[in-house]
Amino acid sequence: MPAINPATTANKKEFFGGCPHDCPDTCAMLYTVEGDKLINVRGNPKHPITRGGLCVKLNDYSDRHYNADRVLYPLKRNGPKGSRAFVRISWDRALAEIKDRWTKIISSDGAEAIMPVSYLGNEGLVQGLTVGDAFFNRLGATVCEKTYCASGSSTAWLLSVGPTNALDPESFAYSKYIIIWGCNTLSTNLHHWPFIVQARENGAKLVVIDPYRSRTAKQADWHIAPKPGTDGALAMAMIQTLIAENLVDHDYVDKYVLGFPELKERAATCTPEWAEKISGIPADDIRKLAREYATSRNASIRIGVALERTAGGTQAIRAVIAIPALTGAWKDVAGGIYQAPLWEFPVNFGAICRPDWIKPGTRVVNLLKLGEALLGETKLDPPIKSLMVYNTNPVTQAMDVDKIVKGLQRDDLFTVVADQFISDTAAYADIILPATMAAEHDDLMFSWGHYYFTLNQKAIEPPGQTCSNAEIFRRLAKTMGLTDPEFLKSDLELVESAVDWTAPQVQGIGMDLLRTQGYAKLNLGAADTRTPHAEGKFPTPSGKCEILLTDAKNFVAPPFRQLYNEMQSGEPIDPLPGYTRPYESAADEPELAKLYPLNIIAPKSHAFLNTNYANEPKKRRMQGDQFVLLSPHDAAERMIEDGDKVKVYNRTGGFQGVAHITDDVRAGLVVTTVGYWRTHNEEGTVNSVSAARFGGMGNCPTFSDNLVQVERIVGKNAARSMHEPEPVALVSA
Ligand SMILES: Nc1nc2c(c(=O)[nH]1)N[C@H]1C(S)=C(S)[C@@H](COP(=O)(O)OP(=O)(O)OC[C@H]3O[C@@H](n4cnc5c(=O)[nH]c(N)nc54)[C@H](O)[C@@H]3O)O[C@H]1N2
Ligand SMILES: Nc1nc2c(c(=O)[nH]1)N[C@H]1C(S)=C(S)[C@@H](COP(=O)(O)OP(=O)(O)OC[C@H]3O[C@@H](n4cnc5c(=O)[nH]c(N)nc54)[C@H](O)[C@@H]3O)O[C@H]1N2
Ligand code: SF4
Ligand SMILES: [Mo]
Repeated sequence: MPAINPATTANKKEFFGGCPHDCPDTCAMLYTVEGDKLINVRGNPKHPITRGGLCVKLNDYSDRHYNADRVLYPLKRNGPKGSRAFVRISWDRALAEIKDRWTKIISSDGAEAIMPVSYLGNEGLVQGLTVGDAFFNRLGATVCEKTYCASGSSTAWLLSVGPTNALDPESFAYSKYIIIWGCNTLSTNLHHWPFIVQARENGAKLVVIDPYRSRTAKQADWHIAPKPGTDGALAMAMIQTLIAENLVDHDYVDKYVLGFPELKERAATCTPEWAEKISGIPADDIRKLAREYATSRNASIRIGVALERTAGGTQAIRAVIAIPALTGAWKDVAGGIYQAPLWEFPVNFGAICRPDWIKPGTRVVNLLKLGEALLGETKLDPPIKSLMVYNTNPVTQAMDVDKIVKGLQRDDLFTVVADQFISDTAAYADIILPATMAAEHDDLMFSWGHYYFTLNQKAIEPPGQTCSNAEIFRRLAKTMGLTDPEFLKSDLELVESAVDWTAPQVQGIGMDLLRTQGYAKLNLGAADTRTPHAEGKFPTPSGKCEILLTDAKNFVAPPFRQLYNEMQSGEPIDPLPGYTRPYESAADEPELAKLYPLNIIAPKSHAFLNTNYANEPKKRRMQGDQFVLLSPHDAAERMIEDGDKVKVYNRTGGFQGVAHITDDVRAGLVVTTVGYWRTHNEEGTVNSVSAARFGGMGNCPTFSDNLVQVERIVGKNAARSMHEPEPVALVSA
């Protein structure tokens, strides 16, 4: 094994790690191994973003490798689906069973009756993002569209400014005005915070736009709390103000922006007074925000993933993208927008995933609508007869999840799940395949939160009979008789071939540097001098920031969908940004609101990483049980007291939680967080109330666009067990 410093001591070695999670920070880690045991995992102190600290989720990551609940051997169901009754079987038997069932399905229904279901449960280029695609493409299976996150914002981004990463998160250190829009940085992008702190120490103002007083909003100089899904109105009114008050940089706009006259016309009626009625933000505040932003140099915007999660979310994102284009903020080092910066990484998606193997016409099913697909509500010919789920936990994380559970109970469905634990989804498997954890396999991480590649070295042997995802697919390929050379490559060979090392942004930073340093930043210019769009140079067809689109159609970009070579042209897109009303809001749906008057949002839990860690009692104590934040007004109306057990429900389903009454939420809004396991909750999970509807673009989810009712179910003493969260530290030392 290539240890960093094999001489540390005879018995102690250190290896480079990369956090495998779907988190923008992609921390560079150091694994310490004593004998054959992983004894410590810490943040790499030399990494400019990780700075030696991991988050509360991973500060005891070595222990997780030895968690007693891990799946260490292949398992076969030994009871009704969902009963969690499994028996250990050999790998040979597991593979033989899969071969038998899949061969029969292929001969009776065709390979499209088999559907892979995966996402970024592991975000590695080898073990996560791409793994299994080539296998299923060769097999002829249904193509899984995976748009849980950032697909909508990516479509809006690609249409407006092209595949550019734009603002370096490290450049925020030089900001003078920062807007965090729909992102809870202190929980979800923690390692960006020090750059914001540095900027504030130098006088920057921090504005957070979030419907509730999140951890991050509490730290802001100014918290603006619009109703969920009304950001489009807010952004359009900012645009109206910029234009009406002559705060537009006309030189920049004339040279580098497409569609200003048309936007001006559309924005004319979007006054702050109009937006106040929709968003609940006072008109004067909207004007003040627009003025402050436009008159500050080095004005930065961070847009979080949450912004896309309503019917109008992606249109709102387009409007937000127009703002720095109108003010010429891109001319400054810290000016512009930090969205998911993933486009500059020269990943060989095509060579690894082999989309060229997908037969023309192969159907695509979106995993957010898995429930409908499994229950046959979406007409599918052939119906789905088998699922292989890996790197995802749709029973908890997708939409309309009660339907998924019902579908997974189908007797004629053969479900294979590869996971580290018996997740809420794995509970319904016929066969579970045991997967490795990060220190047990090789990988290479890109990032959607910074510009560094991070190497992850195998530091210890896989426990029991666990296998890396890549090894699982090598075994499956052999079992199914697929002999292409792709299926023979080792994990290390896959690591080396994941990147196009000839690309200009990786010159001088190949595998050798990664092996000696553990990480390497793309050559995109220094964070303190870089202004990639000071002179336009947007990678769009016109080379400009395209506020006005011509003949644009909806599409899902890779890596959220694989059909790289096939034109994807969905519904036409509004040529201009604007405000699209949510599907469900009390203002727009008064009849529905009589039954379900409250909007719900369920963003990320501080102490969980999606559903990861929510199976650890320690992390559950930190996070507290499934809570439901209610305003004093809404609680009083329902005679709910703090600590009462409540049911949250709507037409789609329901879940139970514990009420916390707080001014952090406005009347009409309910906030909870996602990640709690169905198995641990009294009833359902937050996505039991999420209707399976796509947002505006990129087939993104609409987790923030559901009306619900809340009802007290029992007295408060019954609800108190370990509900009170412990105070949670932000970063480990
Ligand atoms: N601790 C922790 N960190 C994580 C994760 C985790 O599960 N736990 N998950 C990781 C993943 S997969 C992702 S995608 C990122 C996501 O990270 P973020 O982009 O921060 O997403 P969320 O935490 O879901 O939501 C951020 C904030 O947006 C607000 N919000 C919700 N709807 C709206 C809206 O309509 N408008 C506006 N303006 N704000 C809205 C929420 O109240 C919330 O405070 O976090 C990553 N990091
Ligand atoms: N209401 C609501 N719903 C949401 C969100 C929200 O904010 N609110 N967020 C959405 C977003 S942004 C996202 S990204 C999705 C996330 O949804 P998922 O990606 O489904 O979430 P995870 O809980 O991370 O599930 C990953 C699973 O993969 C397993 N796993 C981890 N590593 C490995 C590995 O190396 N090999 C294998 N085989 N398995 C592994 C884990 O144990 C876990 O069971 O959820 C979405 N759902
Ligand atoms: S902040 Fe935590 S979850 Fe995110 S990359 Fe770092 S260690 Fe991983
Ligand atoms: Mo995500």
